[in-house]
Amino acid sequence: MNIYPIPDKSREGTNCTNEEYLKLYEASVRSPDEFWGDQARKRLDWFKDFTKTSELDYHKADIKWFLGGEINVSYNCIDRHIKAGKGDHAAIIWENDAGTFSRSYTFNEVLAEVCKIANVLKTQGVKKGDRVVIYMGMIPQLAFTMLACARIGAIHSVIFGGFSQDAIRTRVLDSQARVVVTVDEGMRAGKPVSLKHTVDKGIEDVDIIDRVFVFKHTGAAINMRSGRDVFIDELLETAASTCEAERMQSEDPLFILYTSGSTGKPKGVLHTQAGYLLYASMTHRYVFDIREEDVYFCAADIGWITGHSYIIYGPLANGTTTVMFESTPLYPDASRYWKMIEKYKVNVFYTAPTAIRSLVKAGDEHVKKHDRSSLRVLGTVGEPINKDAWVWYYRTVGEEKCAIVDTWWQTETGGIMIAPLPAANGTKPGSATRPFFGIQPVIVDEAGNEITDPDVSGKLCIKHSWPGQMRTVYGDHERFMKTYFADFPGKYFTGDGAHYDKDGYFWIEGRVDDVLNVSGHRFGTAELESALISSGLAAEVAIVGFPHDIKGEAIYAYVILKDNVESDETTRKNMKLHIKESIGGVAVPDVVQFVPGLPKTRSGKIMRRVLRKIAAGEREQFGDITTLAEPEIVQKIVAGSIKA
Ligand code: 7RM
Repeated sequence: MNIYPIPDKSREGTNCTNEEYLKLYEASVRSPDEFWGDQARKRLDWFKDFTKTSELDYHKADIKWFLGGEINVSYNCIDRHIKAGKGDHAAIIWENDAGTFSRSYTFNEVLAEVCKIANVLKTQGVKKGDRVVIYMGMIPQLAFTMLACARIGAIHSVIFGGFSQDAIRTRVLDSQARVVVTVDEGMRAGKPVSLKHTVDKGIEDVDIIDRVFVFKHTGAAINMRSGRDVFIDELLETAASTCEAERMQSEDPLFILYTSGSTGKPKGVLHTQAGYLLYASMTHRYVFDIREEDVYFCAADIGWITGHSYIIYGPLANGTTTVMFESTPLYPDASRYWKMIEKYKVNVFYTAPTAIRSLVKAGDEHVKKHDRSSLRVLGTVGEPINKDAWVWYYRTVGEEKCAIVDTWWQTETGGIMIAPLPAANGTKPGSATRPFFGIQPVIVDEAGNEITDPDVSGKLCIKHSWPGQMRTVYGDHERFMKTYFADFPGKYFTGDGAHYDKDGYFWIEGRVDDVLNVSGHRFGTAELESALISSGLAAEVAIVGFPHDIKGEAIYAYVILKDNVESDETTRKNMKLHIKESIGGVAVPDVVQFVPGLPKTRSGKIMRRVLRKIAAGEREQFGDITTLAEPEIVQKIVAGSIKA
């Protein structure tokens, strides 16, 4: 396959050429401690220097970086830039849902907002190590609240605004939070989203929450439970705008972020202070080849890891102006992104394949009517990007002048693991190309042997550790060990399949476990199945993914109804509604098919391979089904199958 060359725009003024990449990469894997130790001292401000760079025991999944060091993340994201004379430089530019209002906050202003919130949290009893659940939608106060937690050493746990009340309840309980921060309503594509109301329902019977702070955003009338709920804006009016940054140990927790795995219960991915910040900021700087005056726009939601690492922590640690917006790519129409890029003269833009595909569909005229000459780097993340979408991004959006960086990483990895560097390597559509400094990806076969031949698929693992690696599953270290380190001892197992080609470029093929990736959102099939079972309508459920033009993967549910339940449209609607209420709108299946039985082997295991084929439209070729207890069931399911 052709390699798309490095664009001229990327070469001028770059932070990293190919020679530099090769030299640094080699050094980073030859002596990781020396490499990361140097970087940590050079790129972060420490209250106290660390005494040991790393201490790693992969067999106990015990991972520590920068031991003995003391640091504060919010200080590194704000104060030190002010000290360096950048106080009046734009830190965050926010644009509202309607696109009718925007506001730029300088580093000085961000500091004042963050300190005020930090002081309010403190006077209300929030202490170092306390968990604070945040459910806010994309408003600047969300960024300030996260940084305020970091400032006082509280551990934030942000919940995506599209998740339901059940998601709130389970996360509050799992993290044992005492405090929730929310907002009256969010706005999304012209419609209000009743966030406070959802919090109320989520914690109705949860007695561990003693404070709910509510920001005013739309000003809608909402219920306030006396003794528990307070309007934070009123407290902020009188709060002091300075607050000393807490001295945190490198390995103190920074945040928890829940993500789906292959079991029914999402896991609380825990990231710590120094290693995470170093890794987020370094990857941000190199992968997007950030320059001093860049305006950088990541269109992800802060409810996901991409928003944590590449809207907030990475860019702010680098002193980069970061654009934050409340809306969606299609609101009020498909020119939203390009209009913003023109308006703010965005240099680096980062979005997801699913958004790109929906914009391809909307037509080129939306792109073309806006000036995009400021753009230099275009990033993508969240799922494998198909060639057509990649080429459209490159040609139509970038006019062949911008580098495309396809970035592979995970909630668990904290930051980008495999991606091109804009001025170091040419690209191939669909390949995340080469590993970042310090990252040693290997492809292994079922037995755990490393595959050394190109073009042979296997499971993607990472040897050694890197500072941004998650440290544990909150409250369940056993699960952390089992999920990531048990299958291939001595390596971190990613859950993805991959291969590399003869040029050493990596190609990620998608999940090899029971995790679906719907529009870049992760869901475990077991999680979706148990949500459907809890509707009380289904006796048994099997969920599979099937290819979808826009979403990448969509959800197909095979349902055996309980005896007394009607197999009609009302039941179907109720099941979809139930998923919406128990997980969120993004998890609603595209297809719910009622079936008389499921294809099970004699030992009772569901043959998902067959269900995946039917969902994908296959009607005849199912391979070997002789091991099924009742092979006839396959044709019965085919007969009732539904084309999405
Ligand atoms: C950042 C994020 C992680 C899963 C991961 C992959 C898939 C992400 C790419 C990708 C192919 C990419 N975190 N994935 N990026 N697959 N190419 N560039 O997405 O925890 O929500 O998801 O997403 O399967 O394991 S995540």
